[in-house]
Amino acid sequence: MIKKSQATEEGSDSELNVDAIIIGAGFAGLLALYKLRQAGLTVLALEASDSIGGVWNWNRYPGARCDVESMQYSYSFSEELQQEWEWSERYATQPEILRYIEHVADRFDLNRHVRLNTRVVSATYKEHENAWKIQTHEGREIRARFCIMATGCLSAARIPEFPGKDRFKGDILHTGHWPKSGYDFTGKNVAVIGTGSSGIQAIPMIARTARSLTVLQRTATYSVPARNRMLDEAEKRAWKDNYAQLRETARYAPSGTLYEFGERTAEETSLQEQAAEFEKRWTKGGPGFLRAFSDISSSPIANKAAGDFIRAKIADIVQDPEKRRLLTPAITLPVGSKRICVDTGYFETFNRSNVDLIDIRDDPIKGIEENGLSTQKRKLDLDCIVFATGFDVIVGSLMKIDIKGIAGRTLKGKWKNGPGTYLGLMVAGFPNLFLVTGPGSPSVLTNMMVSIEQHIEWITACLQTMRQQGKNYIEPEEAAESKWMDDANSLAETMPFLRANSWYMAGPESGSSPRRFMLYSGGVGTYREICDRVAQQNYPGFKICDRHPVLDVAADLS
Ligand code: NA7
Repeated sequence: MIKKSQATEEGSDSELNVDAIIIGAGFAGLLALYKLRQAGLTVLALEASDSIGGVWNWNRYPGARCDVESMQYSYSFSEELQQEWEWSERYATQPEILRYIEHVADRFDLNRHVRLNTRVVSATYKEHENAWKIQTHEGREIRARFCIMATGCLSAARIPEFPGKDRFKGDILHTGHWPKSGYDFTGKNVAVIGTGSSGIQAIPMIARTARSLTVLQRTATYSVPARNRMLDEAEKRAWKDNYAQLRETARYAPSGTLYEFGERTAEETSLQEQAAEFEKRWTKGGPGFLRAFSDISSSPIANKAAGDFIRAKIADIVQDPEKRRLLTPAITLPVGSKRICVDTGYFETFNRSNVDLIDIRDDPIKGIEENGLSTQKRKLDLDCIVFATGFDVIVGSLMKIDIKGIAGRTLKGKWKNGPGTYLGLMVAGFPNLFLVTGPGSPSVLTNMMVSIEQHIEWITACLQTMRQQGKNYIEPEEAAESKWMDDANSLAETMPFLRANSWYMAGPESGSSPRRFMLYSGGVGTYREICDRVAQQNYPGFKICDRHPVLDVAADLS
């Protein structure tokens, strides 16, 4: 049984044995630390970086901002916190979000239980101890009854292996691994590879000071203007006066974010009214554009109408006909099949005389040389190459750790045909190991703050229930896991996601072959209800017992 005990003090020997080890000290890890400590567990969070903050610590590229409005992208667990913190802009910048995280850590005295500069290399379940043995890069071993993987969905930066990369004499940067000291592009010849959210945010900023900027694009991206601005007092007051109710509504909203949800379908709306509604939302800015009509993700006709509107806007903005053609997303790519980008002057940037664009599907990158990069048709002299090529999403950071469950079975091996979880929270064969916003949960389809809080609250309640019942072992049943993933995949078939080669799909880069959709797409509210029902019904689909069941049988026989 988990004993209620004092939290560990940094540096003390008791750290070597804790109730719960938390891997990662970003938004998820810090909340897990707070909640589990409050529940009376001894806890320790291990963080590879030299500072807390997770994705907001690593993603320091120019222009980095959240694409969820700041009043909604924050913790809701403390009324005092949400009343006292002042967001300055509609979409918070990376430095402001990091300041917020640091404030939270100080305010709730969390740093005491975070060990920085500590990379976890392996996590091994020890049957006889019913505990996880965690090994760090410096050879330290920590035992924990429970292991919480708060490793982040967008933290394993991916740099494609172009030949000759090591010979490049200039600077190579990745948006998701940006130097803390920043980088000065003034007067430099720069290439940016990748036009997802990070590339789209960084490109306009880099173009301002670089001598030349060449963007290497593989897929033209749908993007809507952010219309970022300072928040005024009345707006903040309106949120703060109603936070309790607004947060509760968001917890059951489809993606955990509150928008003005269009109730009509596009199909039942005249073309003229459709255009007026899209225009209104384009002017307002933000991803709420996709909520103009209720059928944008379910009806190909509605989806195409939204896509056509964006294509027409790009045609209005981009002056050069060839750049315009290349920047226009294909009609065959549904809007929302990849996460829609939110930009500030992205398409306008291509009207600058120092900005060029190469479509690498038509003119592939051949390799990198000492002084630049060659495509099949061109040679670029460069001082700096910025990889905005994304991450090994969701499973990437888990795959970097050698995770071994019952009988030494590796998670990598188990997931070779695609990740499987029960409820997106646990994996059969890996007892007492919880994933936060892992595969099989709504995760990156949502406002991550809402999903993180839901998972941490569920996990905390589960461990509290186990403690009350004198139980120490929890593991999902294989059958429950298979059914959950099959149901999640069937749900996805009704959505546009499967029609894009997006990072919502697990692929060979994350150890999965064939590609498989990784997420639960039934909405945050429905998902929450399912998880809550499982908890209320005393966890059907899970084996919950005193210790490893095989050992229990052995004990009964002796
Ligand atoms: P994304 O959204 O994964 O974007 C990565 C971009 O890099 C995308 O345009 C990719 O093209 C491109 N890419 C990836 N691999 C290559 C190779 N090998 N060659 C050329 N281009 C490549 O990552 P971001 O960091 O922009 O955003 C991640 C999330 O962070 C975002 O959604 C927000 O939630 C915050 P592709 O489209 O795959 O053809």
